Amino acid sequence: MQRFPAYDPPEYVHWQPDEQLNAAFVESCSRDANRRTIIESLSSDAKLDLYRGLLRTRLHDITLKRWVKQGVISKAWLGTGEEATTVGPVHALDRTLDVVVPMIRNAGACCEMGMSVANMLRGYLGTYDSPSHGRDGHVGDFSHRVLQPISNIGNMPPVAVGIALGFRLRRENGVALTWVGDGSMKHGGTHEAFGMAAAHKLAAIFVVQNNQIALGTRVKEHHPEGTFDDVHRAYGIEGWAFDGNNVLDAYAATRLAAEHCRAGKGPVVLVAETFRMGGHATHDEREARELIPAEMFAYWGARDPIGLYEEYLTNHGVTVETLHTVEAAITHEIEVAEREALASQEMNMPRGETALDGVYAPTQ
Ligand SMILES: Cc1ncc(C[n+]2csc(CCOP(=O)(O)OP(=O)(O)O)c2C)c(N)n1
Ligand SMILES: [Mg+2]
Repeated sequence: MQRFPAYDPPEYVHWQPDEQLNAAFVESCSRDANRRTIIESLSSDAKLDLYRGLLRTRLHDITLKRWVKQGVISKAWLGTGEEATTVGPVHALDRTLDVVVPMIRNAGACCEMGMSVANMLRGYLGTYDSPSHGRDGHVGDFSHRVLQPISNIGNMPPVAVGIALGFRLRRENGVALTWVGDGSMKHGGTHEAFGMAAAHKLAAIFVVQNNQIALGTRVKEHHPEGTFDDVHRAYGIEGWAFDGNNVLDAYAATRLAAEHCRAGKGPVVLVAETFRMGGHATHDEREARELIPAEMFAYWGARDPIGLYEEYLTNHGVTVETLHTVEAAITHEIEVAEREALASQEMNMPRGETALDGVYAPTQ
């Protein structure tokens, strides 16, 4: 894809394919026989759809980053480098039946569930026609089966489990999927959710998104090495890992997890190793570069989930022209969405008298 020196991490601006990493990508698609079968049975269009999702997520974030630099908004929480961990699982769901509960780094999940990019951007601008009518920067829309999260980390996993319980009580075959950051794995709510889902064998998938850091605390400072992979054992439930920068592995692992849930076998904890290629948000990118060794940025930068997937596709029969056509279409989608969102900011900000609409509080 086109790289943007003003907005991309430098490792992406100068990204070059690497034969060894290409081979490792293919290897992680075939390590597990069940996942390999799922990946091999993907249609060309489904594979391109995953590419569309990755591009849409990256370009949504690049728009936000440009807005920060232009002073349109003051800061943005980006998922740069973590797109595969967000997009692959959503595509593996039944999007007419299942529900996702994203955190702020999973904005791509909202779009992949069918929310428009314009509405995502309106969420940042706080316009009245944004999904929350300008009430919160956290975006969701239950008509697209996306629960709008609150910012308190560790508080959404119990809600996802509540949704899974709702599926059970209504005899619906849906699955609730949420993402849990490495830092959020420290919150009691997360573990209450694991315990409740395990006790009742609920159809919930928890994607532990280990991006190696929580705000400014590196994972090695807050968690013993390698033990996210085992955490499911404490609850007697299934769990396995996937390559967080490989959208196909993310897709296949989640497909298997969803099948497990739908068969009534209980929840699954999926652990994805990935990396936050920037700051917690746009305000602390410089601090992140001071905190995290340059070698680590170089290591993960070489594993850009989009660059790696483009290499996979072109090595598996997709022409470069096809990728360019897809990219042009998604770029156009984002440009139109940006214009629509900025038009809403001009014409449709919330009026003061709507402040109490939908607020549950006694009136005088
Ligand atoms: C209950 C609670 N405590 C503290 C915070 C402040 N806070 C926001 S994000 C964050 C770190 C989250 O780290 P992680 O779960 O690894 O997610 P990441 O930001 O890396 O995606 C913290 C501590 C919060 N939002 N909620
Ligand atoms: Mg984290």
